[in-house]
Amino acid sequence: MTRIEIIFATNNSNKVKEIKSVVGEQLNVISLQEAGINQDIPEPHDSLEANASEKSAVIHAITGKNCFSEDTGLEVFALNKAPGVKSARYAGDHRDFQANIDLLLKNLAAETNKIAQFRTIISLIWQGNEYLFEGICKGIITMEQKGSEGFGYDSIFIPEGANKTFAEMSMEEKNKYSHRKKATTQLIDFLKKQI
Ligand code: ITT
Repeated sequence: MTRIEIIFATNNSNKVKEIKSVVGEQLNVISLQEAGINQDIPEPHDSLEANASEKSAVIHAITGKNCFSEDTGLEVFALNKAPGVKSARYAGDHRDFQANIDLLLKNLAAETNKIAQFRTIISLIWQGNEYLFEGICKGIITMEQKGSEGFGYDSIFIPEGANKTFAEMSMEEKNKYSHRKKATTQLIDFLKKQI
């Protein structure tokens, strides 16, 4: 079996762990750290798609190699899909997970509709061409934080069909529902057809 080597353009080690846990043997995913690339990747745009494209384009320009990036946002419907593309910096540029959660719970306190979704966009640059894949996980925001696994907003998000937060799940369990897993499955299916 041919093993495809591909660079994952992210500086988020939690994302690297999650993606490596779903790709199996077919893909050799190399993180920026493993590739020796120490590059701050810009996310200046107002959509997940545009940010994901920018990240993969920057790394492709540096390496000339096949690569992919992903941008993920938590979209809360009662808040007009905020924090969305601003998920990492909702409470400010210091990218503090706990401050982001505190602000979200404060803004959502008066709302009865707690429905939200995680949305992941993967931008793949394969042999010089770009392909986009999307994964969505619907669920609800709990007003009380629970669990210590995962990262980001995991402790306040219960996916549809589950009765506990992402942060109360092992990575394998989170993968049964996860936005990132859904987008990654499409990426893998695409790559399998290319070889
Ligand atoms: P890169 O751009 O380097 O990939 P990042 O941490 O900036 O990493 P994003 O902009 O895509 O990543 O993510 C925005 C934030 O959304 C992220 O920092 C987390 O707080 C949150 N987030 C992303 N995926 C999540 C998940 O699966 N569970 C919980 N929170 C998540």
